[in-house]
Amino acid sequence: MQVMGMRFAAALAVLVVAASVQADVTYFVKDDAHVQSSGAGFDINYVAVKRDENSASIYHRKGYVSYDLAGLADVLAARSGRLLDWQLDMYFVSSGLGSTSSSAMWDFQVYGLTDESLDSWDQTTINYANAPANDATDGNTVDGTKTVSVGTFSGAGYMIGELHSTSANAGFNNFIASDTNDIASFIVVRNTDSTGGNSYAHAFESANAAGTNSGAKLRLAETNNRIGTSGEFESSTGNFTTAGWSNNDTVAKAHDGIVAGSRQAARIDSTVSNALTIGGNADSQDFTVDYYFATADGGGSGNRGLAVNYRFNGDGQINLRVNGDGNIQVYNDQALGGSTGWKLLGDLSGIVQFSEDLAGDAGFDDVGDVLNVHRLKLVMHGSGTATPTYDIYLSDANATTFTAVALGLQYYQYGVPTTLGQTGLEELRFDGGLANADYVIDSVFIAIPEPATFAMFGLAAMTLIRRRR
Ligand SMILES: [Ca+2]
Ligand SMILES: [Ca+2]
Ligand SMILES: [Ca+2]
Ligand SMILES: [Ca+2]
Repeated sequence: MQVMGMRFAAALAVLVVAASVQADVTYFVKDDAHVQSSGAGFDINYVAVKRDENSASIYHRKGYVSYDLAGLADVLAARSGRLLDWQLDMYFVSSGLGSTSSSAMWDFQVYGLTDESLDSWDQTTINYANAPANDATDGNTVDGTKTVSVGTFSGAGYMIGELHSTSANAGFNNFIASDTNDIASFIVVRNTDSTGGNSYAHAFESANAAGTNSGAKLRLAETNNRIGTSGEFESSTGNFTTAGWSNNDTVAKAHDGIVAGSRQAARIDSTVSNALTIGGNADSQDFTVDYYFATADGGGSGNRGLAVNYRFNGDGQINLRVNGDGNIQVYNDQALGGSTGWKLLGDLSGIVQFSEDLAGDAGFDDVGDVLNVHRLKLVMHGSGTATPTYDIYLSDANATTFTAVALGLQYYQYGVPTTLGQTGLEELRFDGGLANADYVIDSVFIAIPEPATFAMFGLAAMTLIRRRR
């Protein structure tokens, strides 16, 4: 029997993190403004950047943007083992200031503010004289002792309506990793000056502006996730989306995020006889699938909550469920794994704790509900050989590290991927029709094959594993 008070508190803690961090994993602006070498600061609908042709000009403009990183450690822990890259996304708009030929090329640079004593700058009071690490000797210069370059980008002409991002680089990642005060400040400058009669001041939309793109976004990307941002079930503005997925008969409904950094998750509606599906990769053999789930109690030992099929390119699949006893089971009707039927994975039994919709309005995201979130990772080995196997890792409730693993499994349904044409993850399928109770999934990660970082993470976790035979 679960202690409601404790569960309730745990659920609230998760939801509070999800609400404050704001994710895809996307962070929204804390402060943004630009400063101009005439002396002023501008907290308006755009952030302008311009290096004028003369270093002594009063028309230089440098952009400043900051983000609240509170809860970052939890966000990173939830995605441990995945390859992560940070970037800044800027949506360019018209400044109405000057002009440029459409073919003129412009180079920009973004700096991170490493002197954290200066992170408390305010968009309403910032100006050219007090702007953190501003080096006034030119329109693109910053104090190198207080900043580090985190990336560059380029564009042509006005760039209006274009999304520009810094490309993935270690400097950006190291800058975020070195943060100690939960604030990240950036300075955006244009390295190309206004020579040749091209006087334009470029601008990207600020958080002051209304609309879906408002404000530059600090984004945490999983660069080795085959399904990219589709795995997070949210758009760049943080709303529920099933883009990239086939949401058949709208079996997936919006649900509050169930991991740190997530604003939205997908609830699989067990009253809909269909599945939420996505292609994995048709041309590869081994794969890793890692996600978070929260499931209600399906009922009896033969019923199910979480119901997932990992379909190979051939006829076979791995059919996985959480039954009504809270056990992870996989189905076997092939000779490779011995006797047929639902196979209890003893190493993973007694771990899953159910979630409950006590408020009675669908989902586990209301006050009074019970939310227990588990992480599950399946790693395929030896696809295309005579003895393909897979491992399943499982976390305790509301933990991000794996506490148990079932290794070397050979249970398959409909076929075994023993030849190359049968291997690969053709489709990942979260089924509502098979389920007897709702479940929620979030932060789905598919890699082909398993990344080395993830394998190391798995091995490290195994030292902590409680064997459960
Ligand atoms: Ca602003
Ligand atoms: Ca900082
Ligand atoms: Ca999400
Ligand atoms: Ca509810």
